[in-house]
Amino acid sequence: MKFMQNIKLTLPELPYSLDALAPYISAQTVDIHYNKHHQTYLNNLNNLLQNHTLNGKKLDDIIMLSYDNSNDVAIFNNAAQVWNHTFYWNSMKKGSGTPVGKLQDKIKSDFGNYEAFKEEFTKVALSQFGSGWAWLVFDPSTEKLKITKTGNANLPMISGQQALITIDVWEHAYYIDYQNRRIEYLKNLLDNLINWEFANQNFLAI
Ligand code: MN3
Repeated sequence: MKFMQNIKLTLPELPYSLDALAPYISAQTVDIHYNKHHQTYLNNLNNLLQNHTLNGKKLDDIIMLSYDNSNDVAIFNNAAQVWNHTFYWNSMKKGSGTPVGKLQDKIKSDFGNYEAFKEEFTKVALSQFGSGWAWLVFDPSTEKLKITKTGNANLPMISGQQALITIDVWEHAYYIDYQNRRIEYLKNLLDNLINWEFANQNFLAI
């Protein structure tokens, strides 16, 4: 009989209070989204990892090692959703304005200007049919920034891209505040809640 030590992953604390993103995203939405959705992905993951060979590995490694493995689909989905949501919370901060630092120059050179960037982000995020995520990524193969979308739990690290910011476009992210109006959620988020310091740090870390 083999005894394994089961290590439980924990949820990073929300980087602000529940009402910190209001009125653009309500405290009720953040509460349900973080304390119910995000927490449930983590609980599911910890349950799935009990006595599993991936137990005790880092979250990024669990994601990469479970991807495309038909036995570990549920582990991949829950691990990636834990990662995506933590990244999403950090992608937002009220009143952070427009791009900063080196990323500001890169956005100008790859998109033309900030308005064109926002237009492209909105277009891509609207075109994600059903649940998923919209991302600003750095693509090492072209050395350019790119707006991408991924379905369900999928994420840029699988394609070797570096995520800089993300927006959750699952309906649970906006339905209480915006009902079916995904475009209004996107506009408010892009105009008022992007954490450009976080995005620039991610860009500088590449
Ligand atoms: Mn979500």
